[in-house]
Amino acid sequence: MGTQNCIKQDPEQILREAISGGITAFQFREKGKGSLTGQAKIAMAMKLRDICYNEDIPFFINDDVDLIELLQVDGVHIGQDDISAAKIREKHPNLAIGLSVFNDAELAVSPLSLIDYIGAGPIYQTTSKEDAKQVTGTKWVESLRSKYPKLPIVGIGGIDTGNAAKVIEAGANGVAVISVITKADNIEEAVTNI
Ligand code: TZP
Ligand code: MG
Repeated sequence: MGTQNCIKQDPEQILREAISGGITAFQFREKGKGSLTGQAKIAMAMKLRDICYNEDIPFFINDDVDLIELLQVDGVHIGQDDISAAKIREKHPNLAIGLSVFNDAELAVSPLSLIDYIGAGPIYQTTSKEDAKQVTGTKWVESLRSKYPKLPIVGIGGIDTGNAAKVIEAGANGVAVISVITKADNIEEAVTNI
């Protein structure tokens, strides 16, 4: 999530409650309408990074590879049009790298040997990504899983407490969510239910 997703409460509080609920990783995705830029973005990233560090939760940054060293991140998540996994891997041999893969055409040009997991989706309709592609459904996870039995897959997009299990049953190792947490009345409960 990023601050643009945090309408009900401040980001630090949302992150703390999500951690209490049992999230296993956090990605800072400060992007889109209303998001912070420049120093304000970095200052927020540092606050959230500290919370994750103190709670032993891996901290990922979305896209901003220039923040890798400054924030001592555990991982970075990139899209098909971002800096290449090869370039990141060259400089950071031990960093976790995630890559978004939407369809077979993207899969064909994805450097799977250099990455640690695939972000698959949007599985369902999402309101959290302005330029979201059409939904893939859980079939996309099934297809990836049948081709790559051991590749870690994280489903993303419109996942909530009602459909998360379907994504896992389709073969995903995990789910990434934004709004089901940031918009929850009871964040701990939402995370526990997922
Ligand atoms: N990439 C594909 S869907 C999505 C991203 C970043 C947004 C997921 O947010 P939500 O609110 O869980 O649908
Ligand atoms: Mg990106």
